[in-house]
Amino acid sequence: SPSRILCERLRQRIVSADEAAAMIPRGANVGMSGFTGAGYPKAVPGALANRIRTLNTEGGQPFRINIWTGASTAPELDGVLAEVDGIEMRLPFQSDPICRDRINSGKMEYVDYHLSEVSQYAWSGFLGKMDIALIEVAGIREDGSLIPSSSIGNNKTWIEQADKIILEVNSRQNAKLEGMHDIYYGTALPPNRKPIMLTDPADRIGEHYLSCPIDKVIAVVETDAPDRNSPFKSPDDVSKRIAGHILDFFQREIEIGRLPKELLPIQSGVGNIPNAVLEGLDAGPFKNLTAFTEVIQDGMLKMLKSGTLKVASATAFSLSPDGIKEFDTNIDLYRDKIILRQQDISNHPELARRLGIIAMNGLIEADIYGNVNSTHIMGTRMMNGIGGSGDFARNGYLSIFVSPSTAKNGAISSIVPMVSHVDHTEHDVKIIVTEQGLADLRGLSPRQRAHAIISNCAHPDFKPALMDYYERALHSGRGQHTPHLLEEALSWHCRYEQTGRM
Ligand code: 0RQ
Repeated sequence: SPSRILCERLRQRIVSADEAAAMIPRGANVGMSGFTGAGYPKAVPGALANRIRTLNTEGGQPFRINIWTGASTAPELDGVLAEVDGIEMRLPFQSDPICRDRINSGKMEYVDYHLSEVSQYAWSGFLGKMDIALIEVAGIREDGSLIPSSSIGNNKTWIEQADKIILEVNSRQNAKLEGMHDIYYGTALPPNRKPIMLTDPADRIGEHYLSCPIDKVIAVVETDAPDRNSPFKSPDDVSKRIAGHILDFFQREIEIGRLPKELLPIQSGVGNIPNAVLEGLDAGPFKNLTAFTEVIQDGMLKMLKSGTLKVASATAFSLSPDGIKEFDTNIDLYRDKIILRQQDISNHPELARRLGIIAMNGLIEADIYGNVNSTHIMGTRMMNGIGGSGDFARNGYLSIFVSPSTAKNGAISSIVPMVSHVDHTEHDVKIIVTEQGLADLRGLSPRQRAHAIISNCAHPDFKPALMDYYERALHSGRGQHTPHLLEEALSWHCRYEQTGRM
């Protein structure tokens, strides 16, 4: 196959993954590509992990680096580097089991940021200096500009901020990705910011290519490996019921005149349930919807193909193996309907607010007043991170959170008296949906919300105990705006830790 590296000067910098890994110094801040298992470097992280394993068994000061990405990556990046204890600090989102284990055993620092905000933190110098950017691309053009890969994430910022750049050119990425990206070069720091002139999810406001200063590129590595592509569970009864409640809700809102019949641009989080909601939407009567979201999952491809969805704007793909096959086979159909942007644009609060998006994200637990925990198991153990859910939930027109009403085979109630960690406050959460039903919290006071959430969303096994907690809090003689029994508020979590059941 013809080379993907057309720039003569950069062809001269082709090296092996081991040689490139040797250029990354101890303690470096490394900005890597990668977003929800798409477009992450496939070869250099593994070579670096091998080098670290060797160096660390020789003793002496441990070799570790700091890794900043777009979002989650894959075993070939987070997994291998966490396994050799090669990561000192990780940000802003991860979902790798080994990485998670190191974070939760206190061996790795992890900072969980809103995904839209990471690039501005880097630009503002809040995170320190970026030494190296390690970026996967689908090709390099004659002039050295880069054809982005299956995700963009923070790549524009990393390329601009890093002192040195290592490129992985992956020939497995579909060559027809070229032209699908929209890289916006109009961002600035305050006080020099200008409005972002995007008023429709289909708008293109930028360039097809990433500009790259050739002099900063110290190595180019050729790869030929697929993205992670983990399969989705096919929608089960619980997720179908959740999807059903949301579809009924949309229908009612259209009838009342609070939503247009094409809805408003939808954002859908990663995970099995959001994917099932998309499948449900596709089976419904909707046509010509739009998406302004972070990731394109299988459900969105199906909706684009059927015409339910007209256009989707995102920063990355998150497809199953079947999804990638479908995308590769029918890329001509999808090319004009999908726009990939950098994550500070795909998740931009200004745009989410202007477009009036319908945000749909998963939760770990919600409390009876509508506060949502999306990140911490039993208040202390990190799951993945807040990701883009906060960007969209706070600024959307409707902020919907979805979850089964119980976890771990019914041992845990997803509705609790008080959340053990707060990611989305009662002010940001508008609608909560479980398989039991939907609680529309708009316009409700805390006490009214408690009734709606307990009655509509809690599992029958836990509903009486939640109502009992609430009633006793009401009669406790304490404040009556948001009644709580402070000595009992987290007792459900303690009971689970002690007995294995809430
Ligand atoms: O673990 O499979 O080991 O049993 O959490 O739960 O129900 O399969 O739901 O895959 O949609 O994930 C909030 C984590 C939900 C996700 C979260 C356990 C449960 C299971 C997963 P097991 P489900 P999902 C834009 C949006 C933040 C980022 C985000 C998330 C596992 O949605 O990461 O929204 N959100 N980004 O058993 C103990 C509880 C539990 C619990 C669930 N109460 N207690 N365990 N689990 N509830 C995209 C990006 O930003 C990239």
